[in-house]
Amino acid sequence: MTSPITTARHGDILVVTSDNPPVNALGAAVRTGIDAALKEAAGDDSIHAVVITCAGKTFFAGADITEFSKPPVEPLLPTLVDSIEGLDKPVIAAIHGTALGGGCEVALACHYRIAVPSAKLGVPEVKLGLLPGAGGTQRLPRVAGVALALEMTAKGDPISASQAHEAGLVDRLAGEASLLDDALAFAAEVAAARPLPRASEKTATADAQVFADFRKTNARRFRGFDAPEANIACVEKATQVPFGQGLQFERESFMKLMFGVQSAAQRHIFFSERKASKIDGIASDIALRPIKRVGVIGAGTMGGGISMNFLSAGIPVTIVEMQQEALDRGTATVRKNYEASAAKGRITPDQVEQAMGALNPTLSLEDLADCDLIIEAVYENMDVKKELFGKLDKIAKPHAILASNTSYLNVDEIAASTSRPQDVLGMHFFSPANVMKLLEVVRGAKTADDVLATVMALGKTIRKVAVVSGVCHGFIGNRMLMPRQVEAMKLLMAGATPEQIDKVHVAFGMPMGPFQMSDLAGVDIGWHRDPTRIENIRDALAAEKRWGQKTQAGFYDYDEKRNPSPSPRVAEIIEEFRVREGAQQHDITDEEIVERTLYPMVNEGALILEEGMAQRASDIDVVWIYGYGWPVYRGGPMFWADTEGLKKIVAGLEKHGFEVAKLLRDKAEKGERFN
Ligand code: 3H9
Repeated sequence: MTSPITTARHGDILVVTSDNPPVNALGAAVRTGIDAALKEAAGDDSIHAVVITCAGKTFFAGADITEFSKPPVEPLLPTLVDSIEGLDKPVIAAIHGTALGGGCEVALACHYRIAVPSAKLGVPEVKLGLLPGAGGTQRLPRVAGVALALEMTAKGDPISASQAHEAGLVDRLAGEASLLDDALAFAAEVAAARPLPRASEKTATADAQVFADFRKTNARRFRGFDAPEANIACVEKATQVPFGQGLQFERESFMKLMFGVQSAAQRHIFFSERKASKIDGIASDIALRPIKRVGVIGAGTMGGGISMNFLSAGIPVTIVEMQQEALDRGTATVRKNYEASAAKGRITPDQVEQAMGALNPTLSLEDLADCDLIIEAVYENMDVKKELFGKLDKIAKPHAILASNTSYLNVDEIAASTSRPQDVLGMHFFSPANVMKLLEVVRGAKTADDVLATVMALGKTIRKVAVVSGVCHGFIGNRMLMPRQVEAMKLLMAGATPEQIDKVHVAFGMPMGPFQMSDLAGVDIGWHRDPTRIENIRDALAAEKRWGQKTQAGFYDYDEKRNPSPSPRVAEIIEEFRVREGAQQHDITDEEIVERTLYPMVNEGALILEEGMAQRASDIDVVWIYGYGWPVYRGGPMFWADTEGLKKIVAGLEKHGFEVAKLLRDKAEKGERFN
């Protein structure tokens, strides 16, 4: 097998180039090749400096994550970086693309770093439930300072080359098109420099208070995760003990995380997110339809948010409303949201104007005639949608894609109101649509392959995680939400309180529990709007205008700042219903709440798989992570079920009288997993 590493002499400089597509991950072959090149450099007196660089789109984007579940192969990355730093000739990292994780650690071990301005450097291991395990936690604070090292390791976001330059993590910026030449010139300049600047020989200093403050400021963000604290502790160690001891501590901490369930879950999600974009049975090189202009119907919260996704990606949007006032309000909200982002420094004022300039508000559906994709985001009513799609059929140009943002309705029925059902599908965005990363792409019975593939690819363009769903009530996410909400209501009747149930969900790691979610979304959603017809607890709340946060009363009472407190009135209502229906009550444990609200979700997930509504179990996990805030360190409901053990899930479901999905039962019996 040919090595991904090649060496070439440029005078007295050895250029070591890695070519390991797609991202130059530091797999065994790459490590072996670099190691050999270092030996070549060490053994040849005519070589005075070494440049390490990468071909393709990026510098090393990290260790090869696929190797983590396999037996280790020498030379290991920590050994390799030590060899780089230990070479007694200058080694220069020439960086483009993304120097991430182990890639950033290779760069840190080099004596000098040069990068193109568009490059990014980061240590995202924390997002995989890990820490930089090849000396990164010890070298980064020594090179770039403790404050930046804390930010980078514990949060995992990359920084730009210019930020890295300011912080001393990059020594020199190269021309965008002349990286190798500039690196060679740099190498020639420093070839004779001694002593060599070695990160391990620098010191990292910080007051203990810096760490205490960092922990406190970020406590909410890090809640439930093991890896951020492990990263902080390693950086702290770098300020307390000599380099070698720090490395030892880093290694032990890395191994602990690596074999923990959280990192397994987070790595599962990393690969699942990428797998989700692949559509079974459709070739990855299928010709896509060009999407140059998007139409959005409805300028409410949803339509406005949807539009922003395209505007931000540089795709012009025609937005349609029925009334001028609603159109103006919607457009103003889009502007307000962009201006808020600009105020936070996330985008420039120019970008606000650019986005707004690409928004074309109109009252006329006919103006959608030049759109390549039209997304309907109107009232959730089948007749309304069918009428609208009938009209669109006449207006839209041939081959335009027609999408509905429905959350529950039958996409096939909507498609049947057009003469081109092959061009119709669902694009279910999650609120707030400009923020939430999930996009459920609903494949109708007649949706053409290229239509589905185009929209899935577009998902990536607008920075969403797109998942294919079949046509079923509520698609993947909301369909699984339903049994959870139903069971939560039954638990109230059986003696639990809303606070108790929500608390269990929050402790599990969800951003909020079922009742907090109802209050946020609106208790009146889907309500029949007849205050005299009170058939359940929800009707009773809605009849009293306890519609949730928006009316300062729902399952909780709220003060002006929307702080919740348990509601005595809700307790009374629940009690009235218990009496009215003669409900049997018992002490409800946290375990019972988990078994009765989360296990049925797994069961529903199994049914979804059984029916072929999701392509794979990992897609379901992705939906719940990105659409509903399922804690990523639990890997999504199906991965979580695997870690709990499917036999235990089946036994729990049976104990509470649920009908167990066949697929779940079969897998449990065979000792299999979903993922
Ligand atoms: C680490 O370094 C640990 C060390 O500290 C310590 C060790 C002791 N390995 O995302 P894309 C695959 S941990 C293997 O679609 P983009 C990916 O699965 C690592 N494979 O492209 C996909 O495969 P496929 C720290 C990897 O342009 C393909 O490459 N580093 C790896 O949108 C394209 O990926 C990270 O966490 C990998 N490291 O984004 C960085 N990375 O085509 C992780 C990617 O079969 N990577 N693949 O679906 C990223 O953030 C993005 O991939 C990157 C490119 C920004 C680089």
